[in-house]
Amino acid sequence: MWLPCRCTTKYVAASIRRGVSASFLHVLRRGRSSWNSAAFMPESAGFEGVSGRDALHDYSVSHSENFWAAVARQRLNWIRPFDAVQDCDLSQGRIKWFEGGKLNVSVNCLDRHVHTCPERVALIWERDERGSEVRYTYRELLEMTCRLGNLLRRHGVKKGDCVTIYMPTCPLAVASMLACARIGAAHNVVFAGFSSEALAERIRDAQSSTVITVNQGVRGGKITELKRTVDAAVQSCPTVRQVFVAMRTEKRVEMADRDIALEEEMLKEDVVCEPAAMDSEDVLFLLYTSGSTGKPKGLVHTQAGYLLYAALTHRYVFGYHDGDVFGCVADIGWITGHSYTVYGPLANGGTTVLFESTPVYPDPGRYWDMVERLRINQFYGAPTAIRLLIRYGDQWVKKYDRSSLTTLGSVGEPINTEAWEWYNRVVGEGRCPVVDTWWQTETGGICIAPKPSEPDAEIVPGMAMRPFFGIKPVLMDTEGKLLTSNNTSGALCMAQPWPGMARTIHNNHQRFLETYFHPYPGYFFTGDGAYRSQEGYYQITGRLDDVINVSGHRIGTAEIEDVVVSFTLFLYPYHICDAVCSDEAHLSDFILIISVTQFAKRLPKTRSGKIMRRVLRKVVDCDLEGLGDLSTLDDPAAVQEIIEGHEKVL
Ligand code: 6R9
Repeated sequence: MWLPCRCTTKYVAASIRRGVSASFLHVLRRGRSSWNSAAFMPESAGFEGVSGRDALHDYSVSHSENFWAAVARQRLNWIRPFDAVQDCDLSQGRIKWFEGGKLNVSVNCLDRHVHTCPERVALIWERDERGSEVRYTYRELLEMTCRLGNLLRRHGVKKGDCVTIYMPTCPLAVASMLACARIGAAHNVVFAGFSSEALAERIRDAQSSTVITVNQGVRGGKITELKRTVDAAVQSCPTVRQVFVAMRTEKRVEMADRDIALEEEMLKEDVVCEPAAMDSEDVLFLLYTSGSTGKPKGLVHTQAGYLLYAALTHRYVFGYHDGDVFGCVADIGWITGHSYTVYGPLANGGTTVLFESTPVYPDPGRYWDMVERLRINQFYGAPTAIRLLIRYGDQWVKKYDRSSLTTLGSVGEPINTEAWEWYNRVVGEGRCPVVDTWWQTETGGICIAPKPSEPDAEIVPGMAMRPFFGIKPVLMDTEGKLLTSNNTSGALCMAQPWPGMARTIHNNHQRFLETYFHPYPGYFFTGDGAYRSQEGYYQITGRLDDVINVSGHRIGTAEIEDVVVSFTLFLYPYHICDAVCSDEAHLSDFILIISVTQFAKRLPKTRSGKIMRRVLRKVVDCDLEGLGDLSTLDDPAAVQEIIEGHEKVL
């Protein structure tokens, strides 16, 4: 399926994306001191002869068990120590970490910090209404979690049950997730922008008997009737026994027999809630991700490995230190919200921002006003929002004091050079490293990112670059052969297991094996394509299933981008690189592609910037009846434009 590109083309295309001019290799230098692994990462103190970032990375993959055992012992509080570090076999799709160990995730995120610093702020809720933020200390969040845990227990929620959470990003949503973890139930957070059908499908697949929601949501100044959506959804969910309803606004909503007023009932509960002793491999949560086709997949994450990986990546990719304020603006309905708004920061005893609003409400200065007001140190957002904000102009950024910022993160899709440069130059004033973090719901946490690195190491715009500790990426060609050289492109796979990986697809282990482990036996297949540069850095090029059939040729979007970019080279000879432009086959590729292209101003994308390929395919097939649920789209109007454009092409 994957068409390997001519290396030269790829190289040039990659260079173009990064800007061929003077900023070709933009080098960010921070600090002069060299990297002492033990000082940098206390967990590595016992690793003999390991000094420097690269040596520590080598050690983490060559002595993976030693590495993860040391980190797991030091980073997590165990009720019972684990017997075995791992029992994994990628060729069988078997992934187990820290078996025999018992722990409680909510204790690791709350109680242990309450013992040392009860009054430290855990959450800053940046409510939709600007300037009305609310802070919750670790003590308060523990109390809220315990009351909720007791309430769920009293209503029959047991270890092994799955609770569906349909709430906006808010403290009660975080407490609900942690309350599930406390009593051993799994949670299934469904993004509160999804329709009742999308919600119902996820409730049914997860077989939830309990749903937690709010009366109304408030986002971008608009009210959404979330309780009403739940009412519609549960009509087709016979498993649902009870719905807990929190009050985000004053508005009273109709309560049926199965509905329970959350805050009212919580107040009756004790503030102490006995944590369940969970096995490392018990389920922590399911999270549905829309597959490119067909039914959404309920990816399953378990307790110890997930938490450890989220905590470690949060600490080292972003350089998070005690006392910092971490601002991840992702919704909790997305894996980014799970790992970097909730679990990573709280496991590290951090202060995390819960962003309820949008980047343009009430105006395009919202993010930076928030950075100034909350003194945010690390800001983590999506390229789609950055591109949107660029259009409004620099003045919206410059208006606010951003001196607190130390690191800027990007996630969700490739960040183009223009957006990267703007983020770096305008937002970060050129002094904050931009970390383009590549990962997936399936990987649990960040796998490839420019940081951690030696202090003076380069950061290449638009490249995720370096594998995190314990991560061993490889590239494969179409025949399934390992591509060992640099300056090459292929299918991105992982050669070794790591603790944060998803363990299965809920109710469908076979689909899990077929999707991730059968395509390249012995490897985890990410579904993405990547380019590895001469220097060994990774650049993610896009989904490999973005494949279209043109006159019998199967062509991926990355190839199309390549051809188009290199054809631009052809038109502007001052960029000419002989290897590319003497290639006649290339020109015919270009003509082939251009002759079947429909141009569009914008594509149907999800909130996190992912193109909904399913919708495009249906439009091309003229199957408008089959467009399916569009409620996961950011702007459904884009679909109408594409349909109209397609009618013209026809
Ligand atoms: C965290 C998250 C995963 C897919 C992934 C890839 C794309 C994410 C990226 C990126 C290029 C990055 N993706 N981060 N592509 N550069 N830094 O987004 O999870 O919603 O499961 O999506 O997103 O295609 O395979 P998820």
